[in-house]
This record gives sequence, structure tokens and C-alpha cells, in this order.
Amino acid sequence: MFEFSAEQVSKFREDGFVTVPNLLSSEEVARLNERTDAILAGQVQFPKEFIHLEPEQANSPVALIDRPLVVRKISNLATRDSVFFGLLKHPNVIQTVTAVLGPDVKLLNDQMLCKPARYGSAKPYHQDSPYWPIQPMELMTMWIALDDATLENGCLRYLRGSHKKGPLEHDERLGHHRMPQGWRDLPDSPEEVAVPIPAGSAICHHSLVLHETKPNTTWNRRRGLSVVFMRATSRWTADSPAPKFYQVAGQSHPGCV
Ligand SMILES: O=C(O)CCC(=O)C(=O)O
Repeated sequence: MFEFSAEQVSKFREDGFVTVPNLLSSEEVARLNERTDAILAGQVQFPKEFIHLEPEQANSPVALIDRPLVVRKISNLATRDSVFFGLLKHPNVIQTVTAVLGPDVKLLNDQMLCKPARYGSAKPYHQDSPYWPIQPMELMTMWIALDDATLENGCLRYLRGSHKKGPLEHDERLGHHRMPQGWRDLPDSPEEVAVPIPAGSAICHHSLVLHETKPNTTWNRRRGLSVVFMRATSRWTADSPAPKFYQVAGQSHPGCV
């Protein structure tokens, strides 16, 4: 029987991340993976603008023949696809997000992060919150492994406790990635923890914890679904009007997201 315990909540608060074993069954993982392949093969309707290729492969003939070899990211699956939408109602997901964020929770966004076999590239150290116009910066990313995430194929790596540094300026660029100054070649640090997890398990991380993934050096892709949740009392800070955010649990609050 699944349980997200008080110890896991404390670990999340202290370290900035915590593993969630057996969030999904192997059947549920297989169903999501079959659906992803059906979307990529065009057997299921899905807007093309939400499917992003590895930048250096965008014009390669491989992109026309075998999309799973070149797709890097698929955005907005949870709110646009009926099978992925089921995750937002999944009792284990609801139990976990409400344990960390409280009873009133909304979805900010979600994306499937694929690291294609052999050349799937690194994502350098960064915090998530500086990318989003949401205050306070206390959101939670649930990264669900849809393949075993290993040291070799680019599992998540964290700097334990780094969410307590507060938001850092992300003013250095590496390709299309943004990261804090001086974090490109991080010296070995005892706080750095690699977190391999099997398919169906997840990691929940605080939106200010520093994290990265290394390249995929194996012959198989590595898929992970990154789903971002926020308290329904959060505020939208951009000048543009706030989008309508999906209510995952509890109730909404006037003047908030
Ligand atoms: O999956 C990856 O390669 C990067 C994940 C990440 O940075 C995130 O989910 O915030």
C-alpha cells in the first residue's frame, strides 16, 4: 500500500528533494509509454508545437523516420491528453502533493523530458523557480521516471539543501540553457547527490534546489515526466494576464493563481 510519510515530508523540507518509491505500477508506466509512442507516431492527435527535438537533430533525416530517437521534450501532456490527465487524479499523486503543499493545489505545467539514446544532452545545474513568474518560490516538481533513471543515462543530481540559498540570478547561458554564474563546472561537492530511481518511482524537489542531469551515454532513451505543482494561494507576478491553471486538489483563492 502506497504511503507518502511524514519523514518524507521532513526530508523534502531539509534536503530540497525526496524519493517517492512505487508511485505508479509497471502497468501504469507501460500505458503512459505506449501513449507517448502513439503521440510521436502521429496515431494520437497532439499539437506539434509542444513537441521539441534535440536542437542539433532538428534538420536531420532521422527526425522524419524515427521520432523517438530525436525528441527531447513534449510539453503540456497532462492537460491535453486524456491518458496523461489521469495522473492529475491519481490517488498516490494527490496524497504526495497535498502532503507537501497543503490541501489547495494547482498545476503549473508539465513536460516529458526525453534524453535520446547516445547523444541526449546534459541539462546544467539550475533552479526551477527563476524560470516562472510565481511567488512565493515554493513550488514542487514531481519527476516521474518512465524508464529506469540511472547514472549512465542521466538521472537527476541534486545539491542537498541548496534550496535554502534562495533564488540565484540565472544569467549564464549554455546553448538554450540558463544557469547561475559559475555553475558550469561545479567542483566536486559532498552535497552533490545522484539519485537513480526505477521506472514508476518519482523524486519530488523544491523549486529552488539546484539540480542537473548529465548526458545519456546508453543505447536507450531516458524518459521522465516532470510535473510542477503550486499552492493555490500562489501569486502570478508577470505583466501578462495569468493563464487558467488546473485545480489539482482543494479550492481556489481570490486574487491568486
Ligand atoms: O530530466 C531532465 O533531464 C531535467 C529535469 C529537470 O531539470 C526538471 O525536471 O526540473
